[in-house]
Amino acid sequence: DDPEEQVGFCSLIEKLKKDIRRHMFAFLGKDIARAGIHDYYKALAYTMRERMAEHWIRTQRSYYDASAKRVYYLSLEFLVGRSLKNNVLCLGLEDQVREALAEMGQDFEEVAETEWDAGLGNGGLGRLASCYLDSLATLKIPAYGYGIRYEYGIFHQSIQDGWQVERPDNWLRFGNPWEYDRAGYLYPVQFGGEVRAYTDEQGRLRAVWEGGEKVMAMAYDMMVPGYQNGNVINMRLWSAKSSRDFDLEFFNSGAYLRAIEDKAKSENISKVLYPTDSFVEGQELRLKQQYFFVAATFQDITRRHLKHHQGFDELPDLVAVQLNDTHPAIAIPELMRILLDEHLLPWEKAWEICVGTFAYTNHTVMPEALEHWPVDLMTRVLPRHMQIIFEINRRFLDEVRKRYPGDDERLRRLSLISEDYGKRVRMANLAVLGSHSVNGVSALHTDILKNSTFRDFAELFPERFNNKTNGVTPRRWLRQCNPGLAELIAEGIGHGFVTDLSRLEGLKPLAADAEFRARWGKVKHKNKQRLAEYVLYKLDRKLDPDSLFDVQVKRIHEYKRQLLNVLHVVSLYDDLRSGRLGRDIVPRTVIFGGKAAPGYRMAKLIIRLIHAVSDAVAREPKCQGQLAVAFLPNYCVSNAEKIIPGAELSEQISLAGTEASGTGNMKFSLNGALTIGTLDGANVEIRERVGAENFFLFGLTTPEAGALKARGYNPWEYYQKDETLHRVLDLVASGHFSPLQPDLFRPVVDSLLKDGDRWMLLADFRSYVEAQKQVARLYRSSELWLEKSILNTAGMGYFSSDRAVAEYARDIWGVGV
Ligand code: DL6
Repeated sequence: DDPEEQVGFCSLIEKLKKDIRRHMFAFLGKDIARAGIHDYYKALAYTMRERMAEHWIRTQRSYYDASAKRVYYLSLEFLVGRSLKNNVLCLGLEDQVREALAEMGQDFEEVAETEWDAGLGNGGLGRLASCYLDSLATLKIPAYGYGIRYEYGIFHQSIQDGWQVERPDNWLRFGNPWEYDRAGYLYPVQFGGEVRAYTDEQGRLRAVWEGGEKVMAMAYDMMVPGYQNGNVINMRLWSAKSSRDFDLEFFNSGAYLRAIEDKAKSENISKVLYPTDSFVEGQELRLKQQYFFVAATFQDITRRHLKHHQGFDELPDLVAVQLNDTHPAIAIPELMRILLDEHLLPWEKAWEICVGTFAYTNHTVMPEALEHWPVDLMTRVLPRHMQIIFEINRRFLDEVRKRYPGDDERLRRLSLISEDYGKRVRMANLAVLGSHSVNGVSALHTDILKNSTFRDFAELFPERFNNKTNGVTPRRWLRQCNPGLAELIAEGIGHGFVTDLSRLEGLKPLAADAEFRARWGKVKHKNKQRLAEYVLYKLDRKLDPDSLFDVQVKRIHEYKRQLLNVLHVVSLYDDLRSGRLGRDIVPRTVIFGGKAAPGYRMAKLIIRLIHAVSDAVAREPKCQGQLAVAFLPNYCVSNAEKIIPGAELSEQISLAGTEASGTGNMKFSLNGALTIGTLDGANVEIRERVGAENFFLFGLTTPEAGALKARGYNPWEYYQKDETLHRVLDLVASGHFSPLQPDLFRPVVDSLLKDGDRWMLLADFRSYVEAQKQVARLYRSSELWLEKSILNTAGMGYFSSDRAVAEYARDIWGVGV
């Protein structure tokens, strides 16, 4: 109401309108009278980009002035999602932009909806990287993200006849208004060739890598703003361009079309994101992607470093490089190569600098997801790196031999080279050996790393191992995606939680306040309606917003056990249709979403089964109003932002000891969903913090699952013992859900009964069903449910990416916050 503020607000709106018009004209060459909604999106994006650029230049200057230690976050994936709303929020211009657009006849929400997701990641690992950049910017840490500007991000999933169909994600088709292309930052990246040895002036044996092919890496920058703090950091993504040498050589030979073809091939390196997240494909192109991005990044880092410093002795004091999984681990031999071959440092010094500079985050303990490159392939593509890796290994194993004489088994386990399936480089061993810090992403996961996956390394280097439980950014995952709840929370405890999530604690007393609970319930119901509208629009299906919204959205993988959820749904369906359950069950809508890796047949069959069960439930008259199943296609960041606020029950049901952390689990709980979950990954810590009584726990613990496996797990016993389970599996196997193809789902049942049930669904089935009964009972008493919902949000302060990043800064990077 302050008149001066009013004047400020109005003139800002006038300025925004003017800028939008200017960009429409100057950047888009568009007559505003003919502009469509997407033109408004772009013109607004340019308007925001311009404002961020000012902050960005100031931020970069301040790093140079302060000579600050820099943090480089290297990740092959950044799952950014949409940027418009986030950037408007971070600039503190939400109200003004809304009003400016309204005065121009546009709706902000609708304009924002036209943005294409930047889906440069598969799932948790890539989204974590984006949350961390958000926090790095918010905490004002001098940081840079480095990655690849894939031309095609994670594929678009559609469903045809119940099957997943993949289509290319051509996200750059309409341009990307958030990026700046930096044709000036263009670095050569070498592949193949040979290594020539020579003796230097001091008589030392040296090596130089020569020949091979060259590809250029060109930089594209995307700004990442901090939350209303004037700070903007940079995410630099590399795109492959063919080199001019290459062009000249080929075009001069006269074979014009062949030359164009080869030119296109060399640009393939940054063409597409590999769409597998929980197992590795081991293809040459993937190795080339990894090296391409690492080589360009290190040319950039060393250029920046040498601008202000002499030599590399102090590098670990001035630079911290965080490796997001082993995908960028080729950076370790690359830095060694730079120091040894280009700057002629002695081996010992170079190694000390490397270890001091690198830190490694592990994101998985599943053997099929640990990278190991065939030595032959690496020798062909990166011959000098292969030599360096052999030498690192030779020196390391000599030390191990001294410490554990005669222990050949240990040597075999620790070696950087495995001989199990032909000679291969174990990238995880390389990453542990070449880093001063190795962290897991939840307390349980870090324990597993120390006591099992990297046990021998933890014995040698106990000081390197530490835990950094994941976190998510409260900006996108509460304030932006759930404005209604954020507003209500702010009324209760103030706005401070957006940058200090621990303040959510202050909600605890409000859980006992009936009026607050009612308002909380209203917000949730609105979010459910919004989700139902979205489903109606996408699937042409009506959901009942008064039913329990039970949600499992994440990549489809057997270890995540979507199948366990389906088996429970089948049990409800069967009980309803046969009259075992009266009409007094709690009406439930079970929502699934997630992509299967294109080559992962079982995961795709599970998607097919979800659709078949959904159809059967929809056709069964006795299920009407009681049970519904929906699969939301193309799960991605932007639809997660609609789904999560509307969820009431969050399914986090992986077998204990398999999910490194999970971050979806955090987003749901933060938005007031109750979790049904196992003691896996970060679920353990979520339960501790929200209170065991506000969490539906079921299933084996990690040691119990291990012991059961060791004793000899027999899924058949559970099948025979449990009548419901028996009935459910028989129904799926019988062809009931696929009458035209009765054997369609046989492989699903076989994976459980014949192939050993690797993820122990049958062992956990009974306790899952019992926990689901508790869910239904509690849901009936809506006051209690709401109280627990509030207590969930209240307990989530710890799971902010700000907390996680501050811990990395303090414990690993040695930079102040
Ligand atoms: O740390 C982020 C995220 C965890 O929350 C998930 O539990 C974990 O599965 C995921 N890991 C991967 C595996 N990729 N590799 N390697 O995506 O990381």
